[in-house]
Amino acid sequence: MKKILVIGAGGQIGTELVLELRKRHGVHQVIAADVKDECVDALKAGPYVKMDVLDRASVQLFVKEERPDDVYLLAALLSATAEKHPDFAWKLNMEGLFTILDLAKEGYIKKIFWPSSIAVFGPTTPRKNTPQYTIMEPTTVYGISKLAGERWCEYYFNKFGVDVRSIRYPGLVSYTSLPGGGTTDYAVDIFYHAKKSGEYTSFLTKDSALPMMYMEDAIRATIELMDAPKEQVKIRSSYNLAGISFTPEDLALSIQNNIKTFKINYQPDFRQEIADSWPDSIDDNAAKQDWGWKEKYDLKLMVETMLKNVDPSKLN
Ligand code: AKB
Repeated sequence: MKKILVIGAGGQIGTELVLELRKRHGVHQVIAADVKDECVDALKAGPYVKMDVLDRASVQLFVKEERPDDVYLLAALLSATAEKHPDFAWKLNMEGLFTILDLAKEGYIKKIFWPSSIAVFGPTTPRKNTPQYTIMEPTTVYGISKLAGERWCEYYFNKFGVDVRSIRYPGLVSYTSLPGGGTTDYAVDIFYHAKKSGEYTSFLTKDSALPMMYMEDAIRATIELMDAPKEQVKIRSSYNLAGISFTPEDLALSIQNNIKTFKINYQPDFRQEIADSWPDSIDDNAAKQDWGWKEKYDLKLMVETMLKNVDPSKLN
């Protein structure tokens, strides 16, 4: 039976990914690892290990003892927080990746998943329907670290045959675990405020279109890419992945279809500049052609699902 290690399991993607992998492979086959002392409640049913990806020696020791087949390396600082702590963001986002790539190169791991982001694109990239191969001049620390990471993933595949797979995630929308430190986080926060007070102040302007995706689609895409036969995975840097492209105004209107009295205000902050440097929408034909990707959620279905499931008491 396959053994899987998810590093950064307590985060927005990690929590839902571990739950889904445990459904498919068995609770005890999927080890959740995170830097936090305590395992998040949702994952307490299965194995948990406290792990700091920057502690190379203990990550190496753990992997050499446990010999996981697949490692999902999700520990990272997202765009907005990374701008506040550029040195630490670069260190965290790069050093953990090298530790895992090297362990795979030495034969201790069979397959790696490493997340990239739409942040690899920048202001000189074509904004609409951004192609898989295009100009990439990111202006954020997060984007620079993701682009560098993509190059290293492809290098380790070409030079050493490391089976590493990656997706350029758009902004992710989910209700199980709150996101933290991203520019696209408004698209999650808005649901908590809509249910709690019926009003939300967006930190992006009303016309800031960004590529987004409902988490269930993102988790399915991640697992489908990891399950695809090796020869079908033709891109070893990272795959473009599109979901739904919308603005804060589109999202507010869609919420108003369900909560008539919902009000939105706009007060852009430093995250506006980050959003302005990213694409409006993404072309993901390569993912469709290579491993059969197809999204399920549109804006309407995502909004209805979020409003039904978000628990506003989680908001302090
Ligand atoms: C962020 O906003 O930083 C992330 C991302 C798009 O990678 N959600």
